[in-house]
Amino acid sequence: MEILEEIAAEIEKGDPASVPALTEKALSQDISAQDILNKGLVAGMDTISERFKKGEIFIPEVLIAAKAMKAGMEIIKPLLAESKVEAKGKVVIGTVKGDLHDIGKNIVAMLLEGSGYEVIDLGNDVPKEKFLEQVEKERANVLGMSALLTTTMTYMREVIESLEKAGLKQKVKVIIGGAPLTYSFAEQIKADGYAPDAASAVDLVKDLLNQ
Ligand code: B1M
Repeated sequence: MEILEEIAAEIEKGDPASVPALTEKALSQDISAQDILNKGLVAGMDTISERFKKGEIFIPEVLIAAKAMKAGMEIIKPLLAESKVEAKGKVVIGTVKGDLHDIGKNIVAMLLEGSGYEVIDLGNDVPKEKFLEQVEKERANVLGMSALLTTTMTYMREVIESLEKAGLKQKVKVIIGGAPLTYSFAEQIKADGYAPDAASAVDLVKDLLNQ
């Protein structure tokens, strides 16, 4: 089995002990951190998502797989970040209030870092006050919000309205993402952009900052 497939398979099995070793092995075979991320770690997690959707596995299995994925991410994170020369811009990112899903958001943050942006990650369950405070304090170029629940995605509208009220909306580009979101939802809530996946999020940030 090819090493990247092996990484994906170990994530599916949920083995946090073997994933770091395989990740190291892939790096020693000169496979790029980006490929390990997309074709190994994310690929494994994608399968887990599909199986969870079909009801073949349950939350504990998903959490174990996420832990295995995180163990691999720890190893490649510095390498993705290393490739940056000088920060191209500052991105404040977080998962909105009431929402604990952070796997996708973490991948977006890592890819942005890997592409040379400074990323201030506020974590999950982030209230609008915290987003505003950090956008202002950090003079962020981009605010990225993630949501995985149909019940929490609507909170993004509140954050954007608060930015408008505080006079910050013109100063920062707002991008959103997460499985239940769409381009039209982004338009409705007056976000500057929507990205369906982490790689498109990087392209979107580049476009919005004209890079
Ligand atoms: Co939850 N969960 N979950 N869950 N969970 C979903 C989202 C769900 C679709 C599962 C299902 O029912 N089929 C469903 C939502 C239904 C809905 O709203 N319509 C759901 C539910 C219901 C729940 C709970 C309510 C379950 C319960 O307790 N009864 C609960 C809510 C907790 C809360 O948040 N308050 C819950 C809990 C959990 C866990 C804690 C067990 C765990 C999260 C662990 C963690 O994140 N640390 C979890 C997980 C893992 C999932 C699924 C299985 C996988 C999500 C994931 O990580 N995908 C998910 C089912 C699914 O999506 N198929 C599900 C992999 C990740 C790489 O993809 O996050 O989509 P994703 O990110 C992508 C893109 O969307 C995009 O780029 C990423 C990489 O390409 N993207 C962005 C994401 N953010 C972006 C931001 C951007 C740009 C792009 O710009 C800023």
